[in-house]
Amino acid sequence: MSRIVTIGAAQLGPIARNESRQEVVARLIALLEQGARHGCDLVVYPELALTTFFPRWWIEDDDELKSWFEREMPSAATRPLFERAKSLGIGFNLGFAELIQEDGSERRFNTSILVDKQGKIVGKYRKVHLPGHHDNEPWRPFQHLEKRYFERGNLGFPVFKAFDGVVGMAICNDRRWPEVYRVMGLQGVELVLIGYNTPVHNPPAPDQDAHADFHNHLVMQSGAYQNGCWVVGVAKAGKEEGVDHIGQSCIIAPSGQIVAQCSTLGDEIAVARCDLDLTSSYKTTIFNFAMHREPDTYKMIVERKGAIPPA
Ligand code: CDV
Repeated sequence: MSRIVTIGAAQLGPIARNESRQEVVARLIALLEQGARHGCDLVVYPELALTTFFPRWWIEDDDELKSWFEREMPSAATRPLFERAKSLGIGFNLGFAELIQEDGSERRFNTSILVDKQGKIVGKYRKVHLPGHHDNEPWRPFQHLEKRYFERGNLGFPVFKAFDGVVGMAICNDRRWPEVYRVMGLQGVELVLIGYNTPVHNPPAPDQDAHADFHNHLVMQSGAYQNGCWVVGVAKAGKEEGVDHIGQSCIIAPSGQIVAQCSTLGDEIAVARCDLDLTSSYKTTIFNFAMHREPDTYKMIVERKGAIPPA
């Protein structure tokens, strides 16, 4: 048996501060059209794919801050992407900053959506692990103000029946936390889609800079293997407004192996034919959760806050 989904990891190079949504959407459509020539069913874009990574700046003016957010999806600027994707019969995963009225107040999230081949939004995820800091820290060469500009996601880690399989999403820093994959793994996830913006330099821990690429692949390859699922990780890469970002967008099989990878730091699509049935070998043997996990023991250890004493 095989359930082939041809997937394009559509990496973006830098987006300038003054680049308009329309200009960025034209780049997204160019990548989509390349994906169509390679037979893609699904194209995956990065985190906050419509603008520059604005949390690198301390922004005091609320109107200026709001200008980086989308109030509706599709919006006037993104509708051409939805229409072109529908006409090509390709689904997509897109990250953007979301501003909505919810529960009577204005709320801001770092969000990603899954759009099916008919142009319908069939899934939404809001980033849970917000890295960085809340206050201005002028000692840094650039800020990382996700904790100030976004609320923690309030949708959990849902999975969606789509593209002939079970699909989940995560956003950037989420990919470093094993429980993200496992919570979706426990729901049978077969394909996890992840967009990211990762600066090479980590101001609080510059000793880790040399390992930025290694850690990127380490966490996603582990997540894939340990949950028997495909993982697609897509960067906004290159030097954006003076800050270097890693690339390395890739498609990872349930074996944990990278089967396609971008080799530049610019706009580039890496394509792979992903057989969702390859997940079952892992899910029914070494990572058969029902047969081999020991949740009662994990719970007991956590509750005792230490090791189990010998019998
Ligand atoms: N956008 C991110 O979430 N970036 C973080 C950086 C700041 C460490 C990441 O985990 O890649």
